[in-house]
Amino acid sequence: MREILEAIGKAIVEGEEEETRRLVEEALQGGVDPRKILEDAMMPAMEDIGERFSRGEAFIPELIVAAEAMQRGMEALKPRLAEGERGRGLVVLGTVQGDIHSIGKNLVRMCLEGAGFEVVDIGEDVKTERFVEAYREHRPDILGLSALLSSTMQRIPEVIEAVRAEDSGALIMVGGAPVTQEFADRSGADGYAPNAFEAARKAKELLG
Ligand code: B12
Repeated sequence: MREILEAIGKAIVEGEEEETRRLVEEALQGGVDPRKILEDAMMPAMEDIGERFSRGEAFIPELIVAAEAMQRGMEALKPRLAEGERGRGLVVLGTVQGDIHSIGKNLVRMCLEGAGFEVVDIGEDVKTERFVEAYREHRPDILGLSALLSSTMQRIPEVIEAVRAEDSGALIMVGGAPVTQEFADRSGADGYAPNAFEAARKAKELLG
């Protein structure tokens, strides 16, 4: 099993989209737990490419192709993560303004769907007013905000304040690599989770 997980990580880092998808399917067929594929192969690969980028050893084009390979692998995982019960509640999910990172949000969506939530994904680079509009339109049980940059995470308290002006009882969950429990608390969020699996657990907990 270690070989195939390593091969998946390598395919992502090298941006091999088709190979990533094929290997993820092969691992699933071989009985490897989808959560293990995500946590032990796919996520570490994204961290690896991120660290190389920080050290100046990888550049934006490499980040983009790795992200595309990651997304392709996620397509193969989706049916397995999304199977299960339905009707737990509605979540509106988006990445804040100025931030185009989508992978983490998409994974949170898949895990929430897998846990039985209906998810309206309003995309990336979502303006604060658009969050308020989407809240008004869908009246979700939970609003989820994602931010991957230390600059854009500053939008989180702004969105929370604007949405609470619309509905003081709105339940809001936040996450993304730079976001911490402490930041979430300071921003007035109801919930924080460090990864997609915990996000689904937290959402269930928030709705009792
Ligand atoms: C892929 C990537 C990109 C891709 C994104 C493609 C895409 N479609 O998403 C591209 C190339 C576009 C990109 C661009 C940039 N990036 Co970038 N990127 C990354 C990288 C390598 C991986 C991110 C990722 O997908 N991780 C994998 C997923 C699974 O993890 P995740 O996103 O953290 O999500 C999990 C949790 O955080 C949580 N979660 C996420 N959202 C939510 C929401 C809720 C409600 C909850 C509960 C939980 C939750 O659950 C998720 C799943 O488990 C990271 C490095 C890293 N280590 O994070 C840098 C990184 C985030 N990027 C960085 C930077 C600087 C940039 C750029 C500014 C680069 C530039 N000079 O142009 C631009 C900014 C573009 C913009 N305006 O948004 C920095 C951010 C530094 C900082 N702290 O601000 C990082 C950390 C790289 C680095 N080490 O310097 N990037």
